[in-house]
Amino acid sequence: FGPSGQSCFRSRIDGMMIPYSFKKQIYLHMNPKILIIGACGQIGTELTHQLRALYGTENVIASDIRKLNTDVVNSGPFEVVNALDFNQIENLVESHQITDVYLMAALLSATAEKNPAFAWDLNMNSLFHVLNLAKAGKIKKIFWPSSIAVFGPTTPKENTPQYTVMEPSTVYGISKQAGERWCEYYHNIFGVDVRSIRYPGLISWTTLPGGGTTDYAVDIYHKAIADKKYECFLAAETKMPMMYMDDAIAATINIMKAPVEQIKIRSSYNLAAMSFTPTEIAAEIKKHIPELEVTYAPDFRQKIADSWPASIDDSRAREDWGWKHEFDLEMMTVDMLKNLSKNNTVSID
Ligand code: VAH
Repeated sequence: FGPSGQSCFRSRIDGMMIPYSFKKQIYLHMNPKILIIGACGQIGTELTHQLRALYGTENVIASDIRKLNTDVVNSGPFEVVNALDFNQIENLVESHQITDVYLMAALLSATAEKNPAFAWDLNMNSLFHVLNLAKAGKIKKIFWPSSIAVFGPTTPKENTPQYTVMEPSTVYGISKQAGERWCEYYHNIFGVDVRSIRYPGLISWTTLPGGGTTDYAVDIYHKAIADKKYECFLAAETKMPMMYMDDAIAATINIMKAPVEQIKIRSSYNLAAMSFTPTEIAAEIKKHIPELEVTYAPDFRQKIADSWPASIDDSRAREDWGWKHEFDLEMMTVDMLKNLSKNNTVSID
């Protein structure tokens, strides 16, 4: 019992006697209370499931502009929220006592080219809302995704360094480069604990991705199983940095769990796993579906892809907070075809 007779427990951290009535607040800060904005997107859906498994379903509030994914909506707490509405986000943060926000809402490269003004508005102002809530002390930690799209045609193409020339030529890339600068500014000036990763192209089987230039690498698996043929919207030898979603989610969770002193870059970390061309992924799939026929008909997305690096140097993420990938093209192809073919009659060897 404490000095005023209230029942206490002894803190394992410093031996202090702490009233049980404080325990909930302390528990919250030892175990984050998470809000995912954009939880129904390609990354958000898997991130929601993984964070719920790690921290408990009730500690992870999923949210999106509409109920776009029934699995996410029905598997735990879900709120409809507009990432551009500061008051809606602030009310969610306060009502659920949120400590950590993962801001996954954005327009990706191809879609953003068709709607530049809205892409800039969504990608930037949603970030300002969350940064300002952290600046006001209402949230403790932020994850914000950047992308290899921050690099442009003048960036060294192979083994692109963490620090280099960055002249993005897409709306999406411009918004991500600007966002990185604001994240670093809010950390340096206001002490905001915002952490970021430059994702390469991401491949997953649980959701159909929307609006990306790297999405051919998802589409080809679906079409290989369903039709045994695929018309690729990029040229055959377009080499781009890619990553399996399992690795991307692990990196996202690990950078947020890392002790603050390990996060030495507050713009965004380069992250990589593999690089391949449409020819190479087609050849890997043909090892399982030999009848697959792939044709190539580059469209407007070719210019976007040509402006991006072919491979990335992610040594800083590996040095600073222990990043390492698991999946290569062969392992990813086995996992993708195994999971996708569960929903199809096609059997693969
Ligand atoms: C896109 N998948 O294609 C995203 C990603 C690096 C590419 O940012 O826009």
